[in-house]
Amino acid sequence: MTSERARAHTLRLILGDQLNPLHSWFARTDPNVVYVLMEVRQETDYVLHHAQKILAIFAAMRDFARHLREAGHRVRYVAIDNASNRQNITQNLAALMAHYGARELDYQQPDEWRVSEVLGAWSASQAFSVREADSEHFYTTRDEVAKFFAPRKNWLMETFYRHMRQRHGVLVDESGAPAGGRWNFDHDNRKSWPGTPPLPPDARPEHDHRALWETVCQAGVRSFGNPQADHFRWPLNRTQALAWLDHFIQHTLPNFGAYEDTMSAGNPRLFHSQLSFALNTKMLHPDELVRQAQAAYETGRAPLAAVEGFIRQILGWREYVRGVYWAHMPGYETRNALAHTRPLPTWFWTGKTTMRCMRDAIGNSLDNAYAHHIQRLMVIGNFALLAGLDPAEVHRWYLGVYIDAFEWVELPNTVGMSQFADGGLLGTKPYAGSASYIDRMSDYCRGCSYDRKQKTGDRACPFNALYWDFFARHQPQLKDNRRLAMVYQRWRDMPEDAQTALREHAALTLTRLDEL
Ligand code: FAD
Ligand code: DLZ
Ligand code: SF4
Repeated sequence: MTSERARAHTLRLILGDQLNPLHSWFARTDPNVVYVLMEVRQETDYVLHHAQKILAIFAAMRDFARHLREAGHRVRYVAIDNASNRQNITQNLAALMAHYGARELDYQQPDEWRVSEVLGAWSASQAFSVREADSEHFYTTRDEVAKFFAPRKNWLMETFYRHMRQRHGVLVDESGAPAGGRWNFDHDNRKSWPGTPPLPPDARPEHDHRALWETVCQAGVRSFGNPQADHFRWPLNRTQALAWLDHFIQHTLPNFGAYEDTMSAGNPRLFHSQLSFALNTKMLHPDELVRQAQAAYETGRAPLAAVEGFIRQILGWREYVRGVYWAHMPGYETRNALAHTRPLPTWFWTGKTTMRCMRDAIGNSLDNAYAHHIQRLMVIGNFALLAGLDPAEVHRWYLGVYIDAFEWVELPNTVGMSQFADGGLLGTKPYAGSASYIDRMSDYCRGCSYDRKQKTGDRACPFNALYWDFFARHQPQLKDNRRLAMVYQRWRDMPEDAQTALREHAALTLTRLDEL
């Protein structure tokens, strides 16, 4: 029997990526409402996760529960090692509804199709009333991007982004014209980084989470990557996230644009914000980042090219990929337009490869649960694309490894943008590059055992032959793409014996991916 003291009229579920203390739910306290957070194997195990991602989510959920209690709310926290934990969201909810004698369940709209389906289907068969609340996080609703593109021919991010700038009055004048007379400053944003300006200090908080890590391990949760439990660096609540945002705007944003696309061995952060975890768990609202960046430009603290570049990622790309996700789920996760089927080489899990670019980018990912956009796209993703790795396996790796990986944002970026597995919905051409691209954008090649200039032979950079082989083998599908006209012209201009040598070397490389 439920004692009177334990009774509650309403339970409200808070998922691990819904840690927004400013949500309207929390505007007032109500003794009839119990907030429920749960650490469950259903969520730790749907993909093999990086240790830091599990730690960060659990630690942030625990911190959020503490914060709610301190603010006077009733909270039921189901820890991973609680004896009554059924390790499943709906089974725990059913037990808790009965325990509290509750008659209403509220949950915030989940961001992943998988969780949304589970909660929706289960709710429909319950006797009590279930309500879905807005998460109050995004600029757009789930279907808004699809509606925007419905009358248009192509899903061009740029068109949507300009619309968002005007609609939200960001970097536009009263007539809707863009600040500085241009919508896009990408051309000014392609510098390489020779070691100066100096990198800003890593002012993210440090936490000691050895005890929590011990609990996670004892509960039998499997993971990979370095837990760094003794000096864990991710912001775990809104206060820490705001401090990190402030630090970014002051010290890093001015250089964000110029060095946005560059890569440097041993320097995983460069001038990137590392705000994605705080954003995706909803500790911060995207509009806070956009307005603070805009204010930095308006007060002369950051150049327009940097501010525009940063805002484009958040107001543009982030909302756009979410719209792509909801427009194409379910089914997007199994797209494989190029029919790629190779398994991931073993060094995706160890970082032990001779290719310096891959060693660095995968090494960062395993050490820090982080790699910046160009490492994700033009090194790791590029290699996976050229080598014809199975996009579903690539997707699962990305979904597990990054601290900020939640399917609504990871899947379109991986399957669409990086693997071209959606056949070109999200990108107008595959993001494929040979060693010359990586050399231009980084300092990797100079210290690599492979030779960036050689195309065949033992020391030839594997990217080179794989690049040409990729375009040769996908000619039927890609040759009419106007953005690839130059690539195919170069291929056709190549003597036949050179083409054959490249394809033979690529074929050999593909048989020994694990040894690269
Ligand atoms: P910054 O470079 O400082 O950018 C600022 C913010 O802009 C980011 O925090 C992020 O919120 C947003 N942003 C930038 N690019 C994108 C983009 N393409 N799509 C959506 N938002 C963007 N981002 C995730 O948040 N989660 C993922 O799981 C994820 N997976 C990716 C997988 C691949 C293959 C690729 C190519 C990109 C992926 N991205 C993902 C996008 C991007 O790489 C990360 O958002 C970024 O690296 C996070 O680091 P940051 O906060 O330092 O970003
Ligand atoms: C990523 C993650 C992990 C590892 N663990 C949990 C968890 O134990 N409990 C929880 O509520 N959420 C977790 N999450 C985040 C969820 O996977 C995320 O909330 C859903 O995927 C919805 O986007
Ligand atoms: Fe990477 Fe090739 Fe450059 Fe080596 S030579 S760092 S493998 S692109």
